[in-house]
Amino acid sequence: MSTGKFVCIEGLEGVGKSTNLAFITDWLFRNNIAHVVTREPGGTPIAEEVRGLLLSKRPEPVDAMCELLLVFAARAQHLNTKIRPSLEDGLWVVTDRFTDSTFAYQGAGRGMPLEQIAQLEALVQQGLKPDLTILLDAPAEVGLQRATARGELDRFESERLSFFTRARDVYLDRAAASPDRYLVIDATQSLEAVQREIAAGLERLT
Ligand code: Z5A
Repeated sequence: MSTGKFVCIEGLEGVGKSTNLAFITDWLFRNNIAHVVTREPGGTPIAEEVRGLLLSKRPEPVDAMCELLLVFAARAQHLNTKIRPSLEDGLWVVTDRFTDSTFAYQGAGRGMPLEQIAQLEALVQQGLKPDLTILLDAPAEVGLQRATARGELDRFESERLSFFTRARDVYLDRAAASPDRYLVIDATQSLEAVQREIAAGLERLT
């Protein structure tokens, strides 16, 4: 039996991931493709609890290694109880963020060594990677302005601009290293232009 496709949408805060996830879901319905839509950190009850730990602001400083391991703990649960079984059932899985976020935020942002992240990726994912990662790319200022306009900022959104500039560079480096698996879209374009490129990328995957 054929497995489903694994699609991930990535990018800095406010670049339009949620907005375009709704477009992707609609595209899948229109094309009669059975699918599951999910997110990271989170996607299962346990992983959502870990998400709460990761995003909430608290008085105790969060150690960078603790943060990294929490991200991968949530991912193991999500991957093994939801993503893999869904793909094996032939469903497409579309996730709002995945391991590229870890390289960008814990790696470039927090300064955790990228090799250590790659080791954890190999351990937890056992070779499973998205078939397509849609990277919505925009200068950090653009997304932060959009996120700030929305209201109260979470623990990550409260980081400095330089954190997000480094994260963007790592996203772009990773996309450049595996161009067959990434679709990089200029997220400063109109929503219609962004969605035309997304639809073309999904079409190629069918
Ligand atoms: N995190 C991590 O550190 N390590 C990891 O491994 C993982 C995650 C997996 C989860 O946040 C946090 O977890 C994240 C990193 C960390 N950091 N933060 N914060 P999240 O993914 O749930 O939240 P987010 O990235 O902050 O998402 P967001 O703020 O909801 O942004 P978005 O989904 O990309 O944007 P949006 O809500 O679709 O759009 C924002 C606004 O812009 C909205 O008003 C839209 O109408 C507008 N918009 C969107 N596109 C356009 C265009 N093209 N033109 C004009 N306006 C637009």
